[in-house]
Amino acid sequence: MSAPNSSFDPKQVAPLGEEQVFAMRDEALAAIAAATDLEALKQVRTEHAGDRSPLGLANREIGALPPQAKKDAGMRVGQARGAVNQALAARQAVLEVEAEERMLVTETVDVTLPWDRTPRGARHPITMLSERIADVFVAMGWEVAEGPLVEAEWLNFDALNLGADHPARTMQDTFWTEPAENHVVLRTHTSPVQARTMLTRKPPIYVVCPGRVFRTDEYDATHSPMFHQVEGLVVDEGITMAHLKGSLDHMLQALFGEGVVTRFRPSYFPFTEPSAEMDLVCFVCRGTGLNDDPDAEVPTCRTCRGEGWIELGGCGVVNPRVLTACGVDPERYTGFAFGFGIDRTLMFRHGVEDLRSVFEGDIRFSRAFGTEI
Ligand code: FA5
Repeated sequence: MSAPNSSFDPKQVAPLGEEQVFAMRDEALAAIAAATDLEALKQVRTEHAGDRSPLGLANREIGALPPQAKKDAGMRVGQARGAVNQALAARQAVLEVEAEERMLVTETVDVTLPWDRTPRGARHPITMLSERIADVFVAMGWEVAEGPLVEAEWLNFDALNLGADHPARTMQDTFWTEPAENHVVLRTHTSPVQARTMLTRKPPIYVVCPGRVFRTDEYDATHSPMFHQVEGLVVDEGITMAHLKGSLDHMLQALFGEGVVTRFRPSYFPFTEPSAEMDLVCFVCRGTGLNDDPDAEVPTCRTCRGEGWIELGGCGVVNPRVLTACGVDPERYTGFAFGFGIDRTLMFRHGVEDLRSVFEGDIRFSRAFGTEI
């Protein structure tokens, strides 16, 4: 029996011979030189310098060689891999510079080109005014509350002490969803947020809620079937009508400035007692009720319909029945609430004569408000 062949194994050394290793190296160097961009070079790196590249596999084989062959092959493969890695680094540096130069050319901005050819957009005036109103109350420490547009009949009406036969429930005023037995409506006012707030929070409550509401109203100069209201609700110990008046006066002054002419008119809402209506003097006829065009077909002011006043909204002291329905102890707590039209407020604040221009989406209307972002 012959001794083990520990110094030479032609089968293993053959693939690591000088010729083969140089061929692998030269092939890798040629591929590196041919790579024209960083992406191609990345591919070359994997193919010629990665673990599964010919040189990578050759490197793995070295461990299995006998000592002298291991030394020779290790040196050859190591030098070849070193040359390939050096060439890769050099080519990478060249291609990076080229890529940067290309980017500088392709991404150059020509500052002499005409600019701003596309008209700038603007936020809708109603959105801006809603936020501005909410800000007045947030600055006093109130929170913003929200509720869904599609609302349970109970929250829109019953919880607010609107009896089953109240006229507002009829098809004339309310959009009902189908099937009717689900008792779901498009909310007709923001007041259900009062009920939702009292049912989910404990007093003291100071919330303001701007949002969209829906009624089957005619679409004319001062009415729309979809419009916007802002609701306010305070529930705390010792709250009176005086707190309501003070809060509203503060808000109206913040929105319209000192000297705004308003009035409180006795009114009725099932959910407040006593109740009042807030009016502002008509901004078109300035309270005269007359059309200032002597040739006009209608002698009365079109905007206020001859009233001299624009109705802004309702308010009052929260009815104890509403407090009870919403789980608040009326012996301990009192509160006030108000709800007014944001669209009408916009008309008054900005001299918009016809409510329809708010909804018709004519950019010329919104643009006038565009800078107030
Ligand atoms: C209410 O909706 C009560 N929820 C307000 C309220 C809240 C009273 C809390 C007391 C306590 P009213 O139906 O009056 O009230 O509507 C309030 C305001 O919404 C009106 O004064 C008006 O400014 C505005 N408004 C009503 N209908 C329309 C409409 N079709 N288009 C535009 N604005 C409208």
